[in-house]
Amino acid sequence: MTVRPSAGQFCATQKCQTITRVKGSSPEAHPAIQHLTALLPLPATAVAASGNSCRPIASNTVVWAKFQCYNYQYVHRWAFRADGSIEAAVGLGGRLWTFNPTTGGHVHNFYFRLDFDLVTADNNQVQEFSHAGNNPGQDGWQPLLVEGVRTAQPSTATKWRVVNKSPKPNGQLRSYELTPASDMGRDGTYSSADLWVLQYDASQDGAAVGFTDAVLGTTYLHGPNASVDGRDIVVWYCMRHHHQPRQLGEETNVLPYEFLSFHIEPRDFIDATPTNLYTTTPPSPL
Ligand SMILES: [Cu+2]
Repeated sequence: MTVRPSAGQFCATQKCQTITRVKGSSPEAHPAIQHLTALLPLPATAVAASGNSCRPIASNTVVWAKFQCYNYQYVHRWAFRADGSIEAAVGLGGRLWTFNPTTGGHVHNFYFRLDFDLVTADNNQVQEFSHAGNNPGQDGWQPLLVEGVRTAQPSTATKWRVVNKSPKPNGQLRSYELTPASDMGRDGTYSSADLWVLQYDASQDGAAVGFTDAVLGTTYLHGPNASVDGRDIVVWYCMRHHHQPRQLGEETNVLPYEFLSFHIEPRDFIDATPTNLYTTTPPSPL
């Protein structure tokens, strides 16, 4: 999987826009990434897996970078864990854009461009999970066959996964699951959706994302009903945060970092419960 450290991000009600992005097809080409890798050599993989056994190389590798965006400082922090899970977090800090209590509330929309290449760059597919009820058979994954826009429904436990369509010998599909974690819904104006499923396109780096995210669901489409079934796929995910400033309290002088994060979890990479992966507190039952 190729992780781009940031995409377009803007604070809707401030009418301020900042775009931080990585150009080109290789994240290593970005100066910030070159700096980070120089500081922190990363293992080729976080887990050496053979059959059902895993040997941890690093229990938790963290890569972070801080961006000055007008008054704010945004920390993008990626934690790569030995079990293959990934936590993508954004920390908001710096100074408030206004200290007027009556106009201080606003929303931050963070857009992540995620280029999953499960096993191969192509032959991938995005699926959407729905929990329709508690009776057997009411949980299910629905393939998304054409480009489009998706919204999360908490009542049905919406989540998404990118799979490689070739099943393992046990019939399961290797995938990465993305569980949404916004603390508010879309407003329909500045933020219109939670996930965009698109064909891979190296030219689409987020530079066209402005005060709204409309471009992701319009000009970024590759024609009507363009196929994303068995293709090289990119998903854009919006993590949304409502910020109610504490200008008369803890944020009087500066906003201490407050973090919001979402998880990307491996699914069916291995065939059974891993053992001796890493030490936890309290200890794992295995
Ligand atoms: Cu804010």
